[in-house]
Amino acid sequence: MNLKLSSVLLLVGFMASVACADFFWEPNAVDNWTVVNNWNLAAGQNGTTQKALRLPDGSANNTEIRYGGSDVTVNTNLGQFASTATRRLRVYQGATLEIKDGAVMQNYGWIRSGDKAGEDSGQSAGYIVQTGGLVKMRKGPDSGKITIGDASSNTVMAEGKYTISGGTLTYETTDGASGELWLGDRMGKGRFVVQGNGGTVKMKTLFVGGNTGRLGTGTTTGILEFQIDDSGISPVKIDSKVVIDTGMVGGNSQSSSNLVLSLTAAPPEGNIMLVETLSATAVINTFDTVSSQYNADVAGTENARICLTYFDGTAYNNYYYHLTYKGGTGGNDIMLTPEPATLVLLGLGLIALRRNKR
Ligand SMILES: [Ca+2]
Ligand SMILES: [Ca+2]
Repeated sequence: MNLKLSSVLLLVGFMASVACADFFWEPNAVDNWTVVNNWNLAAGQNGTTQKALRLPDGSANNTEIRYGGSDVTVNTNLGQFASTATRRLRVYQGATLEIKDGAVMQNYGWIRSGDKAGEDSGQSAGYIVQTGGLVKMRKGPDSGKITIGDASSNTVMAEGKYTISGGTLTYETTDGASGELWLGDRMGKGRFVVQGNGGTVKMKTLFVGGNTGRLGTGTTTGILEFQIDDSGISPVKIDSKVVIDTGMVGGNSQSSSNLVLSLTAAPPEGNIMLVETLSATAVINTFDTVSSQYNADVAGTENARICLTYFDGTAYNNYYYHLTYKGGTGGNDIMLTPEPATLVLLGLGLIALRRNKR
């Protein structure tokens, strides 16, 4: 090998190690994102892991939070990269990312939770819990999407879960970000949980149960869950379209799509908006099943009758609704409407009460 070529290779090798230096949080520690000592670098496939000595920055393809016992709190905008240089944030192998008040995470092109089983831990699940702050997806070098439960077509089921009870999850509307929220991808199982009405979710497109072409040769599962309290629920707002259950039943690629509902208090009166489509596009397909606490699953067809039960400590209180995919403005929102019969019975009860009083 001549001197010139070897120095070129040396240079390429050096550049590659810089370009591919992914940041890993892997101390199995419950700690704050800004603790530099918890971040490590892996210098490419065959490189050795070393202390990063800095917070994640624009040199990384991936920022990866992994291993059970890793519980990372973000309540700052530090270590969030330059906006055009960032690619992926991944949470998997049993790790948890907690996004709290003060957090500003707005430079990621792709957030993934859950992945194929780790070579070290055998765990695949990843958990994101947002109680405050801002998560905003941007285009950058990746597409600007978030996928919950991405198994990378591995035979080991990846589970991902994103729970929001406060703060904002959204996307940049001016940079071409896809703004997609996927529940389940490539044979993974993704669960998105909305608790009460404290959080704001506004994305461009929602896929429940993966997307055609990325289902893998098994079942991709999407679960959309709403935990309704006495203030109702913050609806998931979608600018473009809502796509449910795209996989072919009986084919190699299937999707499983579930709507999960529960009451943590007596619900407010009237309609309960779950998913609001802001465009004119109709909801595509329906959920396979609707599950609700204390009640048997029902098929998620248009006008399905849903019983929601709130246990107040002494009694089980039933509230009956009908599920529609044609509600709200534009007739394209997923909504629960109170069963008219319930109101009629209540009315009759009041009449009976009056008669008794006379
Ligand atoms: Ca299905
Ligand atoms: Ca609408």
